[in-house]
Amino acid sequence: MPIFWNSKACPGNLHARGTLESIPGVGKNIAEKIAEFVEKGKLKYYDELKKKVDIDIEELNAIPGLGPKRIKLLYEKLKIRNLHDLERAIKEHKIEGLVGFGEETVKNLTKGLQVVKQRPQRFLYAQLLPIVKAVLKTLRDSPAVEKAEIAGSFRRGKETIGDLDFLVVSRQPEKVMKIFTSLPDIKQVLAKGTTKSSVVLYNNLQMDLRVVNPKEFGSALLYFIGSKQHNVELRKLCLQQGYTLNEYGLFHLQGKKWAAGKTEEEIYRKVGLQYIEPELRENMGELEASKTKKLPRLPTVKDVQGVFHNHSTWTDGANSLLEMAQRAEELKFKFISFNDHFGTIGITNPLTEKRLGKYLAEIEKVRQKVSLRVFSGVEIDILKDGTLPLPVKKLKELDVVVASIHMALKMPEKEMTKRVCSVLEKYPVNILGHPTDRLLNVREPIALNLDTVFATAKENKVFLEINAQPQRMDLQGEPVKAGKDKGCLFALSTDAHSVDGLSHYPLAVMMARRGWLETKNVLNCWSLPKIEKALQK
Ligand code: DGT
Ligand code: CA
Ligand code: CA
Ligand code: ZN
Repeated sequence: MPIFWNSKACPGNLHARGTLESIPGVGKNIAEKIAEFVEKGKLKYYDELKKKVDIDIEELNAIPGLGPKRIKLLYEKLKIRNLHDLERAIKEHKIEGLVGFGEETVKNLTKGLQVVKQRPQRFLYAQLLPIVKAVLKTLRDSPAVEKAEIAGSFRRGKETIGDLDFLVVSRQPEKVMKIFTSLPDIKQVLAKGTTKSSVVLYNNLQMDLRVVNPKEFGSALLYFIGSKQHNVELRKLCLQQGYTLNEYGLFHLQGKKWAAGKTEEEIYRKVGLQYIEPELRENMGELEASKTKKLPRLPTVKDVQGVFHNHSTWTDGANSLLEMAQRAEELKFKFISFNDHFGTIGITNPLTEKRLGKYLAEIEKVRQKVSLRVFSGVEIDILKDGTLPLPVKKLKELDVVVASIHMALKMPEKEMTKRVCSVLEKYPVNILGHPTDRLLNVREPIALNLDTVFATAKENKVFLEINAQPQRMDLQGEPVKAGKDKGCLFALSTDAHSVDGLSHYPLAVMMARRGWLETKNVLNCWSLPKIEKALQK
């Protein structure tokens, strides 16, 4: 599936700036291929190779525990090309005998296969962002369009999206439909009417469009933003108040007279509710809180003073510490925190005790060259036995310690919970990094008793990370709210491995909002002196 819809939508337009070849290991040859892929969404060289070896690598690779090496072996030995072949080979007990495939591996493959087969294909929020922006721009640029909005799960800020739902106000629906159904990259027009159209793009993304008149805009937006469960409960509440609500408006039960519909605010107000932000519309108690005027005041991107947990060329990042700090300055951050990898996590050049001194010295040099506060730190690997590979004394010399799990992910819940909690108790950890360790569409969360982890984090003044990497989004909204209800505090991280990764921070804000946080619950929204004090251990 192409990552970018088209080159215009590609954030940054890498190759045009000639920056690709400055990345270590990227020469002319690879740079050209990346540029071709970004521009066209496909790669001739890859397509030709694929024709020769007809394996559905993406599909097989999605199974936890099945990487390129094993996929190659399965193809060479058993001619397994796709999930179907794999399923048959498992049933016929053909895999057990292969070198490197023990009983346990086969059991895990069987389980992974079921997970992948049941998993509906959902898109990452960040992957769709450029598409949403481009479509909204095209629609809004037309004189036939009075208003255009994105609704559905995207508007609610969900980390994965099934399809996109657009809503337009127009008195010339035919014109709007013509624009919509002739957008670039459309594979198929599923429906084209005067109020409703649906299209599918080449990447299999479905986009729905509704055109309504101005009087219905608020009620239609409310309906299409959802969630379905929020809508159902809201309608019940309207009925109790003597109204009936549908996508065409709010009507008095008696006589069916129109009561409201132009804006969402007006509808909520009519039935005695505070306006509810889309991120909160997941039926997690928002209607009750709205009724009693107890909705949280959600943070915005403007409240964010800086971001934690960033990597550089010292480990597996693509940009130097200075380049990262300068980009942070451009983003108007007041601080950036560097947390390069420490520990053997399968990357080629993790920080070691020996390299740590030089790394800290370079951070000190960067401090002289930029105006924002630069925090020093590491992302240290939580070892299998519930210890960290650096002593307490050394950790105390750092400004920010992020501790996270990268290896030995398959532990029973009790052991895994103990592993994490003992690190939070014994070491001066500031932030628990990507707590559930899930990778969207790739890997399920680790088995962790979050209640226990939250209680331990609170007790030991450890901030829970909200990681903005598009495939992580970890913690996500629901556990964030659970943590907040337990009295935990949170830190927003970009986990950036390049300067462009820094601009993902709004994704962390989005999840903070979905988790009902306020600025007082989010370390990044405090004043610098207060942040520094909170980090002292
Ligand atoms: P998705 O696309 O799976 O990520 O999730 P949504 O929430 O975007 O769901 P979608 O695209 O099926 O529908 C968009 C909105 O339309 C949904 O959030 C609420 C509304 N909606 C759809 N079907 C129903 C329904 O049967 N009843 C009610 N009350 N609302 C619905
Ligand atoms: Ca949708
Ligand atoms: Ca839809
Ligand atoms: Zn990590």
